[in-house]
Amino acid sequence: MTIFHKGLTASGKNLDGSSLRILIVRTRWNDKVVEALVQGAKDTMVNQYHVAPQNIVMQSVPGAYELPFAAQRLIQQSQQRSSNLIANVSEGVHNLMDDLMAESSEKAAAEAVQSPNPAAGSAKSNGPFDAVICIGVLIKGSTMHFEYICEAVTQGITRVGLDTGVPVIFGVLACLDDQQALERAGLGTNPNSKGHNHGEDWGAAAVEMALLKL
Ligand code: DLZ
Repeated sequence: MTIFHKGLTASGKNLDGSSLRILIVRTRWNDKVVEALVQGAKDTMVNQYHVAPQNIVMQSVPGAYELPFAAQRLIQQSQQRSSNLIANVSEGVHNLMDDLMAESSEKAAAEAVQSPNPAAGSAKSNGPFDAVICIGVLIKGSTMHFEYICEAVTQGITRVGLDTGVPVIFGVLACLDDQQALERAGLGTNPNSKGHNHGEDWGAAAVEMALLKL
């Protein structure tokens, strides 16, 4: 008997993810389960929150231990690219204004300001990430490896989010056996219930956190 709703309750907000750029960093360890989780996250962002498929950027890494490093490096690269682009566009506008003023053609200057700069249109596809989802599956073995990696990944992902100011969603399952992992990716073998795909919750969390404001 269910006494309360376990799991994620909807935010109740009408969240529009159509302007968001999301990075998914996923492992190649435990690929079958990870792939299902990635698909769950993507489907939710696209179908429920209108995130444009071309604004979901994918990056794979070997294992869960690599997730925090990759997330941090790719966030920094996207921020750097975006500030370079802004600097180039503003320098271009400056130079254009100087040229126009030198010709002392006020009409031409006004027209140039109104027409969009072609370089500015590409800003979204190269813009900084609004949120990152780190997806991996750790399965306990017979050594202490599982405990060490779980600890490092959890601390690492938390730190990347706080240090960069970009929300980083913790999409890492820490499972005691294969069956637990399959069930949490909607791939369970029970004919009555294949289990809930947690990737769907991570997609929703990424959109909500990317749009977080008072
Ligand atoms: C080494 C290892 C082990 C034993 N188990 C997993 C696992 O269950 N899930 C996973 O994503 N990665 C595992 N790895 C690989 C480490 O995360 C990492 O890729 C290597 O230690 C290299 O740094």
